[in-house]
Amino acid sequence: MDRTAQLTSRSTEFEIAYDPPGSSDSLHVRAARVLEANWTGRATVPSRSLYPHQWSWDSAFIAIGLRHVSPLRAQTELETLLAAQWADGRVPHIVFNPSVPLDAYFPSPDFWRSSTAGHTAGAPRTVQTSGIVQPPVHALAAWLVHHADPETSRSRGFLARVYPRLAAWHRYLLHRRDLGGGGLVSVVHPWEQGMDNSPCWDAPLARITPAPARSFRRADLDHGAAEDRPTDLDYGRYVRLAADYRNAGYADGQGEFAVEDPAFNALLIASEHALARIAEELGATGTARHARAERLTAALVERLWDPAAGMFLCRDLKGGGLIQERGVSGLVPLLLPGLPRDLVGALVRTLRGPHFSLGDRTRLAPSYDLLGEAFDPHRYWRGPAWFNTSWLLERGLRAHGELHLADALRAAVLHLADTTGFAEYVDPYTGEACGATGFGWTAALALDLHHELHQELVKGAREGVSSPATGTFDTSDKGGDRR
Ligand code: 9WN
Repeated sequence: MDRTAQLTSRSTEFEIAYDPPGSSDSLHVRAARVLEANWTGRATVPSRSLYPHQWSWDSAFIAIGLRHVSPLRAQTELETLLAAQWADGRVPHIVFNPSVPLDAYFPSPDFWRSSTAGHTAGAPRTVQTSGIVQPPVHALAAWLVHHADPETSRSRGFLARVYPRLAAWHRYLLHRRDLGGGGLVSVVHPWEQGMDNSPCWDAPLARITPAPARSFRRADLDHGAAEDRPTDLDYGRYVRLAADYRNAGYADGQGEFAVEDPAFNALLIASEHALARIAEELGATGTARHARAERLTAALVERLWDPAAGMFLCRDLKGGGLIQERGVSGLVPLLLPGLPRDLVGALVRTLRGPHFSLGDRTRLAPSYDLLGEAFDPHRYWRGPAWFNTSWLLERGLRAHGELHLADALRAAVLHLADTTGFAEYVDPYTGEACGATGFGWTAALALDLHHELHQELVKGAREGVSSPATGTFDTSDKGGDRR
């Protein structure tokens, strides 16, 4: 047995037995099996049952883990998604697999009608997609994927190929989606932000006339429990918003729903820094992009920081003002290295305080305020904990030197991902599995943290230390060593 196999990560509230990537019964092997089972040949589905197509931000998170198993597949994952980009720069939230029956997922390609309704906006003709977007995690993912195997990446011209598409994607967001005029990007549908059913959307959604329940058939209830999924009324409103957008030819700025979201914008900022690094790697200058990322950070603070809440909130552009609901989205900006120190301190206090209770009553960060009226530990994005948001918070905590909390969160991600069969999400109090199992980003992000822990333990073993070493997360990876 490798010496590192005998080590345990001790700086955690519940010790995790650590098995190294090579051993046949390691977390690495189990997570890699999920990614293999969900691989379609060109991309990875989030879930074989519930989500049988390619999703945009899922693919970015999946690529971040997949790079430890196959850097080439991770590159292909991102390139497949970017090949479905529209001429106006948008990267669609779903790329449909034509061999999957239409009734396997709703809304299906015949609802979105991308190649006809999206013609003016430049939807591709040969592949069917949705017409909305998801958070821009892609440049960050591309940069991390490159660093898993810079040699193969350079020999394939990976970064040179994806850079113009990523730049056009950010351009679309910054130019077509600054609907509030304050420099931040707006989402025009709850599905765009990725935390679909969050109580943060309740007020702006309440103004939308729902499409009649009989006018569509939900496929999600074939697989997910009705009491855990959004209600029919919510779905009616999702369908109305998407149909109105489609009927307007996917032109921006006309819809009834427009919200500035902290996580969406923070991910754009992190990706803009990553894009600057990619430009530098390609021999260009990244200065203007870093400066833009800093301006966006200032706009984020100015427009979405709420000192009384000690966190960021969403801004409803149609109803006017900050939405007084605490969603985990408002903590995600912790991942930004350039955030003012006092805000970092406040975010960490909020994360540990009664509303999220991380490290006390919860092991992963709940998706919504434990004390909020709408809190429900099982219903979609109204309380349960997802692995991607905990991964983002772990990265942020580590980057800002909150190592004890970061180590505990990492241990909880690894433990719960593995023991739940890589569940889509979990009850934040009990860790009980909810939604699909064999979920793509759960496996991928657990793999990523497992890989990092392995590297720390190897380093610690070499130096004669048995607890995890520190690590940082920013987008400045250089020379092939990964964070
Ligand atoms: C709608 C695929 C996606 C995730 C989202 C998650 C869920 C879809 C749905 O699944 O959304 O896009 O049908 O509920 O909320 O974050 O990308 O995993």
